[in-house]
Amino acid sequence: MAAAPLRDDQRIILHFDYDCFYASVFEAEQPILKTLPLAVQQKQIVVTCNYEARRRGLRKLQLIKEAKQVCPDVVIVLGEDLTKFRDASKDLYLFLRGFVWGERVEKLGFDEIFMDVTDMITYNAGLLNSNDLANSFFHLDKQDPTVGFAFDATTVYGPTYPVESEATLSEADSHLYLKLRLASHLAGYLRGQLEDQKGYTATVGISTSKLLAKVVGSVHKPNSQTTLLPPYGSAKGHESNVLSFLDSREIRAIPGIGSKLSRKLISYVTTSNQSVDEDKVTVRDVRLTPGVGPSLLEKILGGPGAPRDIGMRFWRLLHGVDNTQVGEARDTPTQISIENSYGYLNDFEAVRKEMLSLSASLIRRMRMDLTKSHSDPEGSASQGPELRERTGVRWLARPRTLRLSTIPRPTPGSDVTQTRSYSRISHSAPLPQYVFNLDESVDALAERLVQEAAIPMFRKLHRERTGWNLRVLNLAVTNMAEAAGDGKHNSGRDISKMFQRQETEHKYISSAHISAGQNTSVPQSSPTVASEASWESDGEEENMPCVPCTICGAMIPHFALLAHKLYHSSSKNY
Ligand code: DCP
Ligand code: MG
Ligand code: MG
Repeated sequence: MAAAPLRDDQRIILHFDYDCFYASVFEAEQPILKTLPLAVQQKQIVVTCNYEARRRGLRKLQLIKEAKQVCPDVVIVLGEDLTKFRDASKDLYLFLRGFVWGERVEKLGFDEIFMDVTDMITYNAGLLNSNDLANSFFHLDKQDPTVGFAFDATTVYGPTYPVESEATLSEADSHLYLKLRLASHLAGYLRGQLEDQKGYTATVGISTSKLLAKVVGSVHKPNSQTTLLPPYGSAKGHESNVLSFLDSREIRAIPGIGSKLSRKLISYVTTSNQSVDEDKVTVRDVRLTPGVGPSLLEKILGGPGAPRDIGMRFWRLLHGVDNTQVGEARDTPTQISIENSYGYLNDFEAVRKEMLSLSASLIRRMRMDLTKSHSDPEGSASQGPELRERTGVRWLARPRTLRLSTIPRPTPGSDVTQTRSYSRISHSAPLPQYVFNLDESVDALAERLVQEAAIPMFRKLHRERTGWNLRVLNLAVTNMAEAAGDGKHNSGRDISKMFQRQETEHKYISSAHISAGQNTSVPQSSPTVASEASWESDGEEENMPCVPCTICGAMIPHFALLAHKLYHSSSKNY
């Protein structure tokens, strides 16, 4: 008997997060480190540590001093130069992408990947023999039926949320359950490949949207996976697992608002309900706070710098509504940014030198990530410069914009509360074409770029001759023009921008630790270069057509209306 037809509007999404990523990069180089407590140092903090170190009481973002007290035999490695992390990240991305059909594989930061595996799952569900589900075969290649792996389609692979589901499923949820079972086996297989072939472990979430896959993935860490079980819809006699799962999460765990906005929300919730513990405010606490809805959330979260429609967007996230697509696979990043932070940076010559070193790294990175040699379809990353010259190299994408950003420290005497929230200021200009000249040396190009572009930009940002007391200098190229024939567009816009924003805030948290651990009057810290290539979409948000909800009047994108109504029907349960 053929399997029942599947609904084709529901996506199946996997979210990968590598375990202790930076530490794993060192472990992959030197496997002996796997057995030792290992911490990666940036400035004065442990930016991450392996799980052996965590077993011994170390934490991410701990001060180095503290870590040494907690675990005197901790092995500390320096992780300020991000080159190797970026290279590993790109390599693992290309590796995992190689298994997935279609182009919907999106990288978020260095250590996360979303993949839309709907096509693979639908195809495999269609081939199942319902009389012998326990002896199924997962096909990884439509052309070659021998490529794949055997699995038991009667069970979910790995842990689930909830641990057991006793609900009797509707027909739609039974189909979904089958697809999720298949996806759980695919996730297990990919994790195995990642570990066997690359030496990395990851934690995976399996569900129907980026939001749910990401949040459920964090339930079992490390080296594990979690499938969010149906029922996804609410009906008589059972509650939606989506809602009960999200309700039990802390509000901070919901991607889409960073730490600053979640603090605002937490403070609002705890002020209106004193019995809520401010360290454990859950999605449920927020949803049940009187008056909370899209417009109140907009009032709490909106304001300068907040994403458009944040109230409505966040309201949807709180109910598990996220229809953003996984962005299309890219061969080139959407921007490349290089930055360094300083204990003290106040004289012009020092700034010029720093910009020189940032520019050289930036140009080197552009050559690495944005060019391809004629003979090398995977890009030129693995080749030395000499070989590149000989084989002939061309630019896959040319950034159009150069951006200089700085974070000045507030002047002494300014409001104390502001000293915690340094803000970034930036200036952009067209990127001069000469930087694309591959015959010129990196250092010569960097010198010219600083002299002719970066210094004039710096003067526009900081009109005073001195006294800026800079904490961060960042030089980036953005606004990529892809070369004809290589066009791959990214469209998981809406939420990926919000996810991205949260990532950026993470960086600030770590920087705040850095300044807390340093005497700010010490001379400039050792200038090691941190950099980041972003592969996420940075385009403008699409304008989606909305319709008013007949119950609450909120404007909802038409495709989300069903989920929104579901919220109304389920909210009676609370
Ligand atoms: N990172 C950073 N600054 C931060 C947070 C993270 O530089 N404030 C870096 C170091 C991490 C990497 O990003 O290795 C990925 O971040 P995760 O939060 O995913 O942390 P890990 O992968 O290290 O650990 P986990 O096993 O908890 O995912
Ligand atoms: Mg990680
Ligand atoms: Mg991560």
